[in-house]
Amino acid sequence: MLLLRCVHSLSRISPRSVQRYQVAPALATCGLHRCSGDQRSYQRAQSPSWTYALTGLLAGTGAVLAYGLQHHKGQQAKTSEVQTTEKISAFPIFSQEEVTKHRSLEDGMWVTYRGSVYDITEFVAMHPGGDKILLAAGGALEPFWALYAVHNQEHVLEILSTYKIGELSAEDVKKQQTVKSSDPYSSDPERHPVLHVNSLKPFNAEPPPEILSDSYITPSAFFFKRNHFPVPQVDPASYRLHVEGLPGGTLTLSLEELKTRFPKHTVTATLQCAGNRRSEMNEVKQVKGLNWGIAAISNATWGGVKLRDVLLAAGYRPDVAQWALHVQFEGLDKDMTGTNYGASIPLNKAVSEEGDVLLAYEMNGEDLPADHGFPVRVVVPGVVGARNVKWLGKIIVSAEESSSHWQQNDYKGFSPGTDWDTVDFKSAPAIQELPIQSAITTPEDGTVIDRDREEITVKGYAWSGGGREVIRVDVSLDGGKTWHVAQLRSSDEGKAPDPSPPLGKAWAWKLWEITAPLPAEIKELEIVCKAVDNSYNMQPDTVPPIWNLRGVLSNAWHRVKVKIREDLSGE
Ligand SMILES: Nc1nc2c(c(=O)[nH]1)N[C@H]1C(S)=C(S)[C@@H](COP(=O)(O)O)O[C@H]1N2
Ligand SMILES: [Mo]
Repeated sequence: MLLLRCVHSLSRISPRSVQRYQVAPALATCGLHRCSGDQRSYQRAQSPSWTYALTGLLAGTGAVLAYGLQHHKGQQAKTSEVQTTEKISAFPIFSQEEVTKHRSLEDGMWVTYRGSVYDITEFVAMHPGGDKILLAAGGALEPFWALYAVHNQEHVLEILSTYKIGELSAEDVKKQQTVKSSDPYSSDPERHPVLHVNSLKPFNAEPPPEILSDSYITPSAFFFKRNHFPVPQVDPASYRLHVEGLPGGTLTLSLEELKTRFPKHTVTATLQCAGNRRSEMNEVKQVKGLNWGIAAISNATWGGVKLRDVLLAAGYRPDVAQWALHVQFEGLDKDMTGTNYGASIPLNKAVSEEGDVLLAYEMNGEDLPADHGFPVRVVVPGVVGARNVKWLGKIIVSAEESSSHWQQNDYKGFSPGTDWDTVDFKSAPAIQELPIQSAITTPEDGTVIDRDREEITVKGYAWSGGGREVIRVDVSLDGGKTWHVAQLRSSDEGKAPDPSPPLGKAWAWKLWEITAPLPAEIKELEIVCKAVDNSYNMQPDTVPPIWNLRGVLSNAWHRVKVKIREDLSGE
């Protein structure tokens, strides 16, 4: 029985690594010096922390997974002693590239944690059904650890150490960006391999949808990333933000001044790319753009200063509104010709007390990650991702919108009848507030479930632009014939639910969930969701009437098909 197997036997260290990487013989027989030999102790162990350690899942098998726990008790000193020795003498060094190759049962499944490399292949093989552990494979455990809020971390660490096969190369640990090459993307930051990459250079990626509904606040590592150019490397010490166009002349602020001269505010806001769910438009008729699934949307808590406060310090007064209509933003990232990314928002959104527009230097309580605009980005709650300019270099108060390509000739909606021969970009306004949106994050399209389950749980997200609050999500299991009302939440389970946001300031999404009986005598479910906001805006039921040549604003009812496998147990 697998359960009774000594986890430190030779096979635990993985014959694969022994052959390939010449693990020192002393290590390969670590079972002898580390195991108590009392195999029954594995059965007695109760804590499910192991489960949650490696991404929290493998639902229901928690107790089983704790089998490695017991024998570590009382051996702590010895274990750390052994580890120290091993660090110096025995463990091979692996590059991140090598680790990333190990993402399947066939190739082996490796993860890294605090600079060490672990081969968890056997663990995964012994516990099929743990989808989420597959997500961590090939990459770092840290963000999953945070996402699935492991309690008992000490114990988990000890157990994890029994799966250790090597050290991550010092270079990769430091994520040194000393790569000298002509590739302008060579200094882009590391990214978590769980992300579905739509384009590598520039980097555009979205998380697996189920991750979105697992955490109200999306961990930064999993937050969708949408870059048009290489990530600029900005030295925080020499960083300067320029504010232009106001009567007082140009105001220049260092990062330090930005942080100390203005009060800090935090805002939890959802960002969504205009192209979220574009792939569904592509299925109707080809569109131009990155083929985003349903996860070009994420939710974070942003910390920074109010754009309003900075504009006031730069000389903004109400009479400025007599001639100025827009606030333009310029990023420090640029294309090969030296053109910076840029966009603008209406002046009234920028200066409104209620607008909550931030110049953010923090994301989820930490410095902004490089991919998300370090050291400063604009966060325009309720407004399309494209206006949330990252790596902010310049703010310009102006009578004109940004003249950038992204403001003028992109991110606009058109009739389904408009094609590339007839399109006139001047004829449509730039997208600002986004329409009502919702999607099903789990189950995934094409899932097969057993009839004997009797119930099905469906989860997803819902959000509306302009601070409009989602007030209801309807879910159907039969393609829209009958409907259930989903349960909404604005925080993580277990935490006290947030009070409703003030009217017009619902910047963050709601996660929703419903568990409903499986309809009898249906072989395939067509699960549908649609959300309603507090202006009673609703999603259109199908894609064709909202199809547009750039594939933006894709917000039709989301549909997912699930097959039901009939119970064969009687046969
Ligand atoms: N400077 C700069 N800002 C930018 C972009 C960019 O490429 N450069 N992309 C925009 C787009 S289209 C989106 S959807 C969001 C994505 O933000 P994220 O990568 O933090 O998710 O950033 C916006 N801000
Ligand atoms: Mo975007």
